[in-house]
Amino acid sequence: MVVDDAVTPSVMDDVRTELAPWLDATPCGPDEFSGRRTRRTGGLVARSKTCRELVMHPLVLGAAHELLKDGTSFQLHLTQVIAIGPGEPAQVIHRDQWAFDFFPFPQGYDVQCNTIWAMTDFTEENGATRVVPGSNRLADRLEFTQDDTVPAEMRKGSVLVYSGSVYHGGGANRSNEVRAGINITYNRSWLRQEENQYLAVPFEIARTLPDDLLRLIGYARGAYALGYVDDMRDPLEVIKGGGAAATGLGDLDSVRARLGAGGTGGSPARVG
Ligand SMILES: O=C(O)CCC(=O)C(=O)O
Ligand SMILES: [Fe+2]
Repeated sequence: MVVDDAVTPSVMDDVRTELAPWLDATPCGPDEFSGRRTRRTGGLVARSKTCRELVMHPLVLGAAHELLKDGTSFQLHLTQVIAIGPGEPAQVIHRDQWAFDFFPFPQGYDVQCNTIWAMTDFTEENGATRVVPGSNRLADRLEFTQDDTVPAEMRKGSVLVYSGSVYHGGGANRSNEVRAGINITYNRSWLRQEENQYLAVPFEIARTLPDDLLRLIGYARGAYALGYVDDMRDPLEVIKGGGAAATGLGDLDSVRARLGAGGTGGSPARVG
C-alpha cells in the first residue's frame, strides 16, 4: 500500500541535510543483494532528528499495530537509507522476514510491518521498489521474475507500507539519478532486531530521547519478561533512572487476558 504525500517533500530535504555527512561517506554494498551500486546508511535514530519523527509517524504506527495486534508489543527493527545508484540491476525478489533464518512462519501470521519512505520520487525508471501484489498470502520460498512485479511509483514524501511476507525487491535503476528511500521496519518484540539499536544509538543520545521512542527502539520488555535488566528492572528505568518506569516484569494482567483468550490475542498491543 502506498500512502501518497504522507509528509511534505521538505521533510525529506531536512533528512537529507541532517544525514549528508553519513550519506556521502557510506560505501556501496559488498554483494548482489545489498547492491554494488547501492549505499545503505543506518543508525538513523541517532543521526537524524527528522527520522525520529518518521519512526514515530502515527499513520505507520497505526498500521504496525493493526498488523501485529495479536501480540503484546512490537519494536523498531531497522532504519536504513537505501540509495540505489544509476546502473544498479534489479534486486532479487524476496520476503524481508527471511532475515529470521528463513523460519517458516505460518501463512497469515505476520511478524514484521515495513515502510519505505520516498526520499526522492520513485519511478519505474529510477528503481522504484518492485512488489508482487497479494503475495503475503502465497507459499514461502517462491521465486519470481521482474515480470511478476509492479513498481511502487510514488512522489517524494510518500510511503510504501508492506508486511514482511510481501515478495518485493529494489528496482533496476535505469536513470542517471540516485533513487533514495528510507527503509524503516518494525517487528514483534519477541524477535531479534535486525539493526542493533542499543549500539547504533550511543548511550549519550539514547538518554535524551523521549520515553515512547526509547520504548519503541527496544528499551522495554517484549511480551512479559523479555529484555529485563539484572533484578528484573525495566530498561527505561535503567537508562533514565528516577522511577521512569516501574521495576518488575511486564503487564501481568495483559498476559493473563491473553492466556484467558486461549493465548491468541484478546489484549491490545502496546507500542514498544
Ligand atoms: O530499496 C528498495 O526499494 C527495496 C530494498 C529491499 O527490499 C531490501 O533491501 O530488502
Ligand atoms: Fe526487502
